[in-house]
Amino acid sequence: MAGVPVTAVPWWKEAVFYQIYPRSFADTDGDGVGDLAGIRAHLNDLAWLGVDALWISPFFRSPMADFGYDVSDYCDVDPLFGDLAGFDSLVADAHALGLRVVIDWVPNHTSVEHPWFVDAASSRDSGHRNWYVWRDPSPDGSPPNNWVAAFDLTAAAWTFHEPTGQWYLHLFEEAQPDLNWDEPAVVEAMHDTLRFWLDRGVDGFRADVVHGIGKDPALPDDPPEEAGIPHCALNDVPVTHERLRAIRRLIDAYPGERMMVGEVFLLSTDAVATYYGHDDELHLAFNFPPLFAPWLADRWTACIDDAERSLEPRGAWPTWVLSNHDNPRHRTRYDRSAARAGEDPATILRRSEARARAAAVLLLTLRGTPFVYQGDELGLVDADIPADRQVDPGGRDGCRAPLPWDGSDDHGWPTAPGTTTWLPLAPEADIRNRVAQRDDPRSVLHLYRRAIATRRATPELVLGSCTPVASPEGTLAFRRVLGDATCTVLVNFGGDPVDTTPLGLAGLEVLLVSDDPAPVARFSGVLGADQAVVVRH
Ligand code: TEU
Repeated sequence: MAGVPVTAVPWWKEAVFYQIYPRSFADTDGDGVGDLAGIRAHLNDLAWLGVDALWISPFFRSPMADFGYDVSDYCDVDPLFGDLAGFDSLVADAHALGLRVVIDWVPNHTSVEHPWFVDAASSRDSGHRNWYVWRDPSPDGSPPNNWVAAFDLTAAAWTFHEPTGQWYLHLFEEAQPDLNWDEPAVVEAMHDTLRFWLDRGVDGFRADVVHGIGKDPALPDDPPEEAGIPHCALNDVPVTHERLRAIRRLIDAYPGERMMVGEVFLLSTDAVATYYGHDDELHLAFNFPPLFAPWLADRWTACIDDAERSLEPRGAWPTWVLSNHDNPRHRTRYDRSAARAGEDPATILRRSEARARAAAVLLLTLRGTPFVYQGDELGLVDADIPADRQVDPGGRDGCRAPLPWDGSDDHGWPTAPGTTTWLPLAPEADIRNRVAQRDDPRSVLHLYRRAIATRRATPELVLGSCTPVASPEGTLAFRRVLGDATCTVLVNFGGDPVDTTPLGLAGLEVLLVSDDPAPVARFSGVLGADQAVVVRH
């Protein structure tokens, strides 16, 4: 692939990933929904930022009950986003710029409108019937088990299908029936969908709720103490591992280091670690405790310790995520927790930005592959979506608000008369847009660019070991060591400066500071409020 360097270390260990939620990234046809051409038009901006790989959330044919996570054709582009030729051009241009392209793969469920399900639902004797999970009603008419669907925790993960008199399983929406991976024809068909995109040149996949492709064949009730937890957060059975090994063999048989990062939505890092297998299952797996962690030193220390303890002995490579399209952005989360009695909103916003900046430094200096969610590089907060514009069944619209590109009236989202963007734009668009921040070296955008560049220029920050360093209360510190090169990263989670001189780091060279574009050359030993600093020994 032109422009992409070949190294001894797999590229996905060194890469910074950038998640694109295509509906909200950039629109070129004025329908108020982003498209593939919009991504293509901004590839230079992403190369300028310095990221190495794009993960693009689903753009496949879909009735959009879950905005693309309900797929009706795995091997085509939804006309809303463009077409296959447009996708090929996007990949070619990305590769020419040295950017890898990873696409979403949704193996746990299809749309109810997928021809497989349409046929499966047509009769109990249909050839596709066993491609989904059907069960007879229990004698009292209740669902086959007590599993709870995601989003509405009062809803069963089952829908009764009147015409054929059976229930079908859906860990998510009723419109997203679960595939039955016990059926060999499903395995073969889903493998074919991987081959389809690998043949088109994608560098890999982000596999949606991939731990769902195996289910206990007895479909036993979830234990009563887990009541109210969606089954997708509990589903952890041995057969999935053998299915992942087959997928890994398929992917690794392709040239060019293709990869898969799995969304294993289990809340224990130990459990997630098992999905790497012995370097024969997922190449990478998301680890979500940091995505939910509040801005507290002890919580982050625990997340880092857990990741190192669970993954390092297996030789499994960590991943780090602060935000994604399913959860409030980290600045919004820190904003809520930043509020102190009597403070004015501007102060709270300033503090949450300082925290988001320090978190960005943490994300980009921990051992493992970082994933940046589109808009975090602008320091966006979630949009407050008025009730009459809310569209997501999971209440996740706020973090999906379209990205402001410039300071014009429409912020780069011109829409045809009578139409508007599918969600209101992200807040503070006058200052939190790409053009304004590109012109301001103090901006969050420049911080991300500097941090990514620093990472690239400092191999110990990418490949070095990671060891905790005892530090004053309310701060955390860790050391990254590769050969005789050493860096220390220090983060202050508190609102007051902290003297760290007992650590003996004062006087060391400063590589990066979260809130200062032109850091002093030598570390004073004092960490500012909500500040992160990287020093070189
Ligand atoms: O998410 C799976 C998942 O478990 C989360 O959506 C979780 O239930 C949710 O964040 C709780 O608020 C993946 C996708 O990322 C998501 O967008 C899809 O809706 C879901 O799968 C179904 O495909």
